[in-house]
Amino acid sequence: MSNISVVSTKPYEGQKPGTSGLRKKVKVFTQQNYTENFVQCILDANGAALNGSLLVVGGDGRYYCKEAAELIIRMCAANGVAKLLVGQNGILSTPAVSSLIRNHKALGGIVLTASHNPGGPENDFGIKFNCENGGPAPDAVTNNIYQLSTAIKEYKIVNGLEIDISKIGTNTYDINGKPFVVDVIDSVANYVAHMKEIFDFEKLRDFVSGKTSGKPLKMRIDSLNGVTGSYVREIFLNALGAAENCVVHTIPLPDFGGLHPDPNLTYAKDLVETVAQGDYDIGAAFDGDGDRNMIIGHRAFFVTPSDSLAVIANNLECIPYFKKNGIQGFARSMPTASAVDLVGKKLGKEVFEVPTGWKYFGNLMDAGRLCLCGEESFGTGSNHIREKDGIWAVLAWLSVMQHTGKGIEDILKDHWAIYGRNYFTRYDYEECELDPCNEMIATMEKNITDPSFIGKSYTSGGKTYKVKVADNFSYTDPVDKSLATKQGLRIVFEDGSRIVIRLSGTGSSGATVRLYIDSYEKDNVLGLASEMLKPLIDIALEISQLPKFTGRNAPTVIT
Ligand code: G16
Repeated sequence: MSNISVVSTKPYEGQKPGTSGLRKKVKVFTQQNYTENFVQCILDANGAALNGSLLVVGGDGRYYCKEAAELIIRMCAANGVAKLLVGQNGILSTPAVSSLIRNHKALGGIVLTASHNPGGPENDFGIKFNCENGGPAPDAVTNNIYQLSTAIKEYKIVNGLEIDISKIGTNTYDINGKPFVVDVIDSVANYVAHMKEIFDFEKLRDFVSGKTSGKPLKMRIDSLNGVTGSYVREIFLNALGAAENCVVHTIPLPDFGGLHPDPNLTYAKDLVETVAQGDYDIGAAFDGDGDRNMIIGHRAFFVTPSDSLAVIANNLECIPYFKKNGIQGFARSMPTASAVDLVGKKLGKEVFEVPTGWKYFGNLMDAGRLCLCGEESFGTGSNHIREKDGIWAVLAWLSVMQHTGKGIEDILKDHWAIYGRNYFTRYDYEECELDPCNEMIATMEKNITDPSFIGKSYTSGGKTYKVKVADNFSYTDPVDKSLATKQGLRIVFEDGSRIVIRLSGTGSSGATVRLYIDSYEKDNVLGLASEMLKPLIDIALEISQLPKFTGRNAPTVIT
């Protein structure tokens, strides 16, 4: 059939991808031609490589996902793509997309998610492009997509294409004499097979059932009604034999059942309160698209993502994947506390500090220099794919528990006894007004980069901190030498303690301010982070004048 329509359109302002894709309210995406424009720009940004290519399409099942997937299919048909792998009902977790792209050597994937942002008609939707390495598009690609969006005049679509993505199977169409194939695939099969290659499922199954330790592991896994539900059921119930009541909120819902699918102490409150009662050995939650994870131990003992990364790094030998592929370097994002650096140093591995955003890890992994990385924003993962991977992180933790024969709190205490502890906290001030926040950052940048700022002393709670370094973080990629500037304001004190402040790049409206504080203690490792870091928090609020600029006296979320 030859029914490719070329439709005239006009640019929309603001189609600039953030930390990981374009995230806006559903109402913004459903404006006439808004989604069409952005998808056309993604396709155009691939240039001639798009012709005859294979792409993966799927998302976290949130409101508007299915419609967007169907639209993308019709637009790919009109733009020369030869084949699509589409998750059944448009559902694929972000790690599953990354795995599929790599497994099938696809040109890339279009991921439909706003990650941890709430879903539903009044909430958020998002679209991002992942490249052929399976990772989020780097800045050069997203900048190109944005440039294209400012000048777009038309998009191409095959309007009459009938497609039922609720049915698994292969559909072949004739588009201007060329075949166009849409393979609707099982959303979980490829990912589950991949996990089985990485971890020792037999050992984990015995561990979960209690065959090795004498008592079954008590787990509480909360999918927060996000995409991980189907993956969790297949992996933890069917493959590892956990009891049905180990998993909750496993039905992916378009509005996440009203839950905020952000796995932190505030939004995964139900999990934290339940595990706090003392009946569970491990609790875990994931975000909407399954790339973030939160781990808590018995009585809701909280594992900071920075520590989670360091503990996994220290125990990689218990995961078959690393035995087979070897252990290369480690990495973390700049605001992440540097616990993993200490493990890297001990093991003689390279450790990289990159800007916030998983896309900055990709080149290092592709170059064979990085095998494990993480971010304070509840991201942990390895070079098995090019996205962070929530379920992978839980399987890694189960492996460490099985290997050490210890509970989570003891594993952490042992770790701190060897390496010391990096106390860490993050304050989020959500949905602030944008202009005053920009002004706050600009004012603070001016103040802290004035040469007179270095050497200044601040005293609070009986502690004095002297400024050693202060800058707006910039990063030169060691592989392709690309430069990323203005990645967050950073004040480093003489004892290594840090204050970091930046605006989130994942919100859909207004501004979210993130304030990160960390401080290292060699011996005093059993304190409360909130108390240990209080003096630095006060100093950070004083230097940034955050309450004055934002009008907020308390954060929305404390991690
Ligand atoms: C995304 C990126 C992460 C990054 C996070 C930061 O996460 O994939 O690599 O750490 O954003 O978010 P913000 O800019 O809000 O601090 P996700 O899970 O939202 O895709």
